[in-house]
Amino acid sequence: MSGYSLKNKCYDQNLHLTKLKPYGDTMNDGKIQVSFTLPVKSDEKGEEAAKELAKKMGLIDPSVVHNEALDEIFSFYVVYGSLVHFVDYTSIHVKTVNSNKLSMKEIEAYIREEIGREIVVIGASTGTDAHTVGIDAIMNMKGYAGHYGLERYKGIEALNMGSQVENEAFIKKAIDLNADVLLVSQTVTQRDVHIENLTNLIELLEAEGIRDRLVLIAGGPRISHELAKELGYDAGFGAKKFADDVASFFIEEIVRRDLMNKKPLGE
Ligand code: B12
Repeated sequence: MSGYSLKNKCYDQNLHLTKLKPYGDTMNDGKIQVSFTLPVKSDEKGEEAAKELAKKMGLIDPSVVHNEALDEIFSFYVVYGSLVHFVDYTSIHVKTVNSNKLSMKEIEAYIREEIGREIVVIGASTGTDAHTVGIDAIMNMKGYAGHYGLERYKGIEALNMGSQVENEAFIKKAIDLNADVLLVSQTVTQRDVHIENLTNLIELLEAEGIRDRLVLIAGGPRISHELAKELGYDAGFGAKKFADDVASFFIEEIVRRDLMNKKPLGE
């Protein structure tokens, strides 16, 4: 077909940041795919239920592109369609950690020159949370995704307590080692168990009277800086954050709050 061009079609080719929609084949077509499980058997009726739910989510012309029985009474659906909703991208403001991102070498030099002593960092996946890979990624010597972990940094004494660490045991270790920084990893967020656990840690630290003498950092795939601040933490780090991100933050925070000269936690 000669002279064919998308511009000749009636599609709107303009990007409207105040009316941002998902992109599929053409600008503003709103194409998305959602997947979910229904607690009913996999048949035509289940498929129709999935379509009706998709319409209620704001999908125009939803089509069920995958429908599979999980067992006798549960079925899984993938539904494709055009989303009617849009967001104003220009009005979105996200709270992020405000620190200068330094390299490992720069962090080591900063500790040597500005702090002048070793920093004690204790990390754990706390409460009932059994996930260790996230906190290991931040702390283990070998690191993760090309970023060495804190155990490798000169000037940082790092202890990784592993998973399912009770808040009380975490605090006791912090006092025994006179920690400067506590790193808390939370992966499971079902029934807001992470909120309960993170809040409990703050309450226990406040009861001990040592909250202000620590840099307290939460992290995990569903932890945002905004949530962490709301819960009383100094910072929060989510996916695609590494040892250098978190160390860049806590070294500046230690200097900003003059914590290198703090009273020991045990006193
Ligand atoms: C491996 C895994 C497990 C392993 C964990 C083994 C281990 N030793 O860690 C096992 C099999 C034990 C497991 C168990 C369970 N799991 Co699991 N698991 C996973 C899986 C597949 C990968 C997680 C992972 O290792 N990611 C890789 C790391 C590197 O990423 P990350 O954790 O996000 O860490 C990065 C950042 O978040 C950040 N970060 C993390 N922590 C911290 C801390 C600080 C201080 C900082 C600065 C940064 C930081 O830095 C890291 C690097 O960038 C995920 C699904 C997935 N694909 O993500 C499910 C998943 C996390 N598990 C899940 C669930 C539900 C469970 C169970 C409850 C299942 C069950 N019913 O028994 C149990 C948990 C039991 C318990 N008591 O905790 C759900 C969580 C859902 C939710 N939101 O609550 C997920 C998402 C699976 C799913 N889609 O349902 N799991």
